Amino acid sequence: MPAVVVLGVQWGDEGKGKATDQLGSRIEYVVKFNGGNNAGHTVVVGGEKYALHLLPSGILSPGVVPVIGNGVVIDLEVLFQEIDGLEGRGVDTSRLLVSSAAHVIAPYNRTVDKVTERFLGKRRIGTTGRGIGPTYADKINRVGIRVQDLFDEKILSQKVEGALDQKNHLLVKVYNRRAITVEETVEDLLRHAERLRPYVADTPLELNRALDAGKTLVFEAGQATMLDVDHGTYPFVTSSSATAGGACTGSGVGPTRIDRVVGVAKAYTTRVGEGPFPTELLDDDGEWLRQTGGEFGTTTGRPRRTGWYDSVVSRYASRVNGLTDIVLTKLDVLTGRDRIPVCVAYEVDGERVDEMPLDQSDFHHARPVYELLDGWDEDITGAREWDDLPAAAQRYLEFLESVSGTRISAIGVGPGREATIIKH
Ligand code: 2SA
Ligand code: GDP
Ligand code: MG
Repeated sequence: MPAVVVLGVQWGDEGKGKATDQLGSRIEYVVKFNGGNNAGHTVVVGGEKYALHLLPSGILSPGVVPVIGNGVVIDLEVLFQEIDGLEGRGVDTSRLLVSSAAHVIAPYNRTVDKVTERFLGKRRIGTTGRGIGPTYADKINRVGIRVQDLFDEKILSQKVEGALDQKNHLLVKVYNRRAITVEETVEDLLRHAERLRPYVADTPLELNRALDAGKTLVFEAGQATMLDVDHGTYPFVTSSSATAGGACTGSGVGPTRIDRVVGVAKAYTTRVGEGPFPTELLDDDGEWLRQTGGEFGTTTGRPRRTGWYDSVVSRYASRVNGLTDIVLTKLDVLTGRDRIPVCVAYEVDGERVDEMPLDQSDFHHARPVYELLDGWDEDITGAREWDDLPAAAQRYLEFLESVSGTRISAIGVGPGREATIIKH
């Protein structure tokens, strides 16, 4: 398995960090290709919990080269906080490589993110407030600041000046805030430049050479399919490409070199932030899922919205990503339910719809059509083989596999690295 993409099937927090970390003993490079410190991956190794935001999960496996690809947006302050935190706990981060073409989150973009959300009021996206959207907007507008710009103060000042022309107009005239100066921004960005320098590399060249040499690479997505800027529930999405194609554009590795695309899905569904969510539970069952599953944001601590498994979403994700297999996580959370509903289709304006509605507004008022599966009471957290699972849990998994459009290759039964069943 030389090149594997690991991505989220639903709205994020499916357990991608754990899934990547688990492949760790066999891989040599882990590449983050989209997003920034809006991501939050919680990985539990030997009972120790690690929360990662900007660094790829592979950093926890000795010998792995973690790579921050060109498709990522970097908050330098957060990067070095995270490096220092891990080094303090004995994790070696010295092999990290950072693309010289990755964009940097300038302080004004954090300001614009927060101010815009406040201004939008009821129409807000529910962003993480980390400046992600405005930084990608600058990239597309061709006024972004890239890693390589940090090493030439003259160029950096010119670029910051260009970006601030538009920003200050918005901040002062529309949002009634003070203007931000070029000097304060350049000073802020340069604070970490020298510390960053040794990590900066031609990452597309490095990754392609690694593939030529037969090494194994994992491309780890932040966020998920339904939050992807093209394929998600636009405009309630993040601003990057979280689907399989993003692994190529965000890393500089071509699609012909990808061998496997793993979709990570929870045995139920969660979402953070605003936007449509057909199987959402606003009742006691929803609260039960949130508490039992510990569904609170890794980055912001926000309570996650919760609901039953939605196979329309999984079939859609299987298609747009060309999934080869699904890793199903958090099955243990469902233990103790009498019956477990699984969404197999939607009802839109009185009609049954089997696939994702073409029109976003139909998706907003799609009502789930459920099939009820039997639950189980046995504790499954110690299960390590398919045969260790109760019959009802096996049937639940077989049903999910039959409606999700892709085979299930592994099942998570607890947060720990070892709490996984490989399905043959
Ligand atoms: P942004 O900040 O511009 O990316 O927000 C846009 C939307 O994307 C959602 N989003 C996320 N959804 C789930 N998990 C994310 N990461 C953290 C985690 C979230 C947290 O792993 O727990 O801690 O709150 C993540 N990042 C972005 C966001 O909710 C908006 O809907
Ligand atoms: P990511 O953003 O996809 O990496 O996921 P997060 O780390 O934000 O959220 C997933 C949470 O579920 C983390 O707290 C993991 O430790 C936890 N987790 C992952 N797999 C399992 C599992 O199979 N069972 C249980 N109970 N927890 C899991
Ligand atoms: Mg997460």
